[in-house]
Amino acid sequence: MADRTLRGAIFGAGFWARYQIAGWKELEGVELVALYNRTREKAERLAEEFGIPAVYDDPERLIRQERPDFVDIVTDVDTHPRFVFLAAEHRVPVICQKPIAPNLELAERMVQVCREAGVPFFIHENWRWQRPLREVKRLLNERRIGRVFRGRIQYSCSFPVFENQPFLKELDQFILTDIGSHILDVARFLFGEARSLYCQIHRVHPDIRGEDVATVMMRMGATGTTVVCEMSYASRLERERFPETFLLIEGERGSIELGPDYWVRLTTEEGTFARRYPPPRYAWADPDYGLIHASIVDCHRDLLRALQTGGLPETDGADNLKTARLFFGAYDSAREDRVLHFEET
Ligand code: 89V
Repeated sequence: MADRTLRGAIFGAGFWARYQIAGWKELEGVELVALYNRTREKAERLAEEFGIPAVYDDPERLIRQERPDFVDIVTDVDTHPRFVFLAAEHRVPVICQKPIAPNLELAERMVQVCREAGVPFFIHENWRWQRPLREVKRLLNERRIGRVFRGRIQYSCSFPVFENQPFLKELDQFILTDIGSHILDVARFLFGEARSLYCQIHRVHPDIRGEDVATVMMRMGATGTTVVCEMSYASRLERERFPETFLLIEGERGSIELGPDYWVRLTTEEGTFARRYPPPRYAWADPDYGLIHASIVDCHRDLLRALQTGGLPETDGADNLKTARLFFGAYDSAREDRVLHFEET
């Protein structure tokens, strides 16, 4: 059963869809059979480039005619709920890009509807699949630095992200939904669930609607680790390192650092052990996004395995709701200048 080849359909033909498709092509056990897009010509061009046999501009017709084993939604966030509900109605397992939904109520509804329909609902949350972050997680699991008391996650740059993804300029809620959805998920991946959260935000770019700088502080996990997440598209630094995430994790017996150029440093009383963990390279990846594009493949692999075996991936809808509660909650915290407290989950 585990090796059954699944027939997948892609919804969306925008900037991200081509990398999502290229990522699927790296894996055995999956075949892309159809592509839907509102504007048919865009879908036709992309389908031809990647050898996807069927194109639709009506998502329901695609599902009825192709009966795919899963759909992978790579459209704007506003359309996620509609497509997830459609897939659930037709009992088709569904994968959806981050951020899961335009607001928390809809995200909860999507998870509930799929659960009630018995339909697997997974989120393509790729950040935690970046190779250096996996290595840091391995070191933490091995308890190399003992009990962790503080973690700092930094994603700050001035990369012109709006050039490739102009819609990001129009979002009322920008960096916390686009990057916070990744970074707060990494925080959960490394440190466990949040017990409290406080956030402050800024808009520095004058020509965008949402915030482009956010700082989130959380108390996380069983031992109450203090975690600070810094996110910015307005930081002009000596070296531009988009899209790298930096870490400094401090524990009772040492520290783990993820620095520029994928260097992971483990420091204990025995000294510092440093090693570089660059991402695998793919010919189709955009060099500016190589780190992220490589993580698409590993995230796909985890989702595919779950679809093939009937198991759960790391980032199913219910898991991702816990991340969504953090980044949507961060807006409430910033607006009201208030600490949020979460029930233990
Ligand atoms: O992965 C993402 O969510 C992208 C990018 C890193 C470019 O913001 O939107």
